[in-house]
Amino acid sequence: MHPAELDAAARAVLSANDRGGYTVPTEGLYPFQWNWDSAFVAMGFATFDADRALRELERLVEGQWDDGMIPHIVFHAPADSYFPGPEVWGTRHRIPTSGISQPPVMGMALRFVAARAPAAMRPRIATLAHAAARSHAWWRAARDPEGIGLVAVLHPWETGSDNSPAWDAALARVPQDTTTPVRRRDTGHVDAAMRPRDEDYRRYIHLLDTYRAAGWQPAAMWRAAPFRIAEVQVSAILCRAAQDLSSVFDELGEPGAAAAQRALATHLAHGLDAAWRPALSRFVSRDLVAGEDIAAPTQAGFLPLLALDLDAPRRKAVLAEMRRWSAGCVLGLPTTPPYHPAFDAKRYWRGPVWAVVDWLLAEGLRRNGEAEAAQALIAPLLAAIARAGFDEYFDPLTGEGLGGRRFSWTAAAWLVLSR
Ligand code: 2M8
Repeated sequence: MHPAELDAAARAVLSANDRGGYTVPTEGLYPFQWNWDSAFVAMGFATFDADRALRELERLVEGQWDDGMIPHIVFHAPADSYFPGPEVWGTRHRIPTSGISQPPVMGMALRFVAARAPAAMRPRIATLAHAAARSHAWWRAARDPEGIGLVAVLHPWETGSDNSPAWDAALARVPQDTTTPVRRRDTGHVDAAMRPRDEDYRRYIHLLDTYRAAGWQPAAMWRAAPFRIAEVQVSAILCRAAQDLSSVFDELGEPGAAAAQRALATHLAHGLDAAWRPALSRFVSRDLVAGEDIAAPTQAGFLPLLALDLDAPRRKAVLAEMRRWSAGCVLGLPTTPPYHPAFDAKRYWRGPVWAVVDWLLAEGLRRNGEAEAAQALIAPLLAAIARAGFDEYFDPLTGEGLGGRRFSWTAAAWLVLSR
């Protein structure tokens, strides 16, 4: 297909997944609005329709809780093709939502959209910027209560990288018994070999049951959490989002709000900096229950490039390590390197290449003056999308498209990265 035809096909995916101002990740498998998916989708829309881009974020913010949290799923309309649905979460928001969050990409999206939006849209941008600021304050208060400079996740779903090998040890300590019957729907849409295992799901639901019993109150959830990880992927995204949001506030002429975001970004940058491990040439998350570093190699270890300006020795070390991971791969950065025993080329977040991860990594490489390395990451990804379609993820060894088809964030990645 010609690039112009691919652009049209990408837009067609977004419009097919449009449910009235918000976009589902893909038909059937994910029939609601997901938090970080929508932020990427907003950037995709912004390449041709700033109004629709802002609408996506406005609909996401309809799910924001009074304490500032933006949930990971907003259940705008009923659908029975997904488990766990709103009745399992049992939260009490005006619109049914889940009770946990997801990587806060929204601040990044807002800066991207604002740069492409006409002046008349400034009031809408200001409203969204304050919503994003409230969610940043929630992360800081609810998930970094001790002020270590890294925010913690209480559920693998909050990281966006559900079954990453990074959670294996911490998740193994979570019991498999549940009060909610586990009725998986995902494996009815996608080959089970490309999804998390049943025992993972039992633990995911055990956690959900635990937090529902804690009334979805941040302090009670924190105390009850058998899974608590100070996580570098979410922290890096939050740090970058705070930096981007401070620019948005500067543009809006709100210096006080901008300064608050810069202070948050500085706090997180210190935490991320302390998570660097020279022996591994990457950053590591910390298991707060076990009091240990999480050494398992996953893409998260490179995400801090998005928010930090690395010195030359660290930059070189990261580049060499990323090259080592990609040996034998035909595209992108595998989410787990093939040399590691946990690598599985087709199983979801245990190896496959994800367009949005490479998007963030390329952005981080560019920020660190490594435009060539960024291009080397993106060109084969775009070629794989052109060949296979807008699939959910890709086999790093063959380039085969996997998971859900006609996927919104892959279409958005095409629209943004092919420019
Ligand atoms: C996947 O996660 C959901 C739970 O949130 C699931 O498997 O049911 C992840 O890939 C996540 O990162 C993504 O936001 C979501 C929707 O695309 O699907």
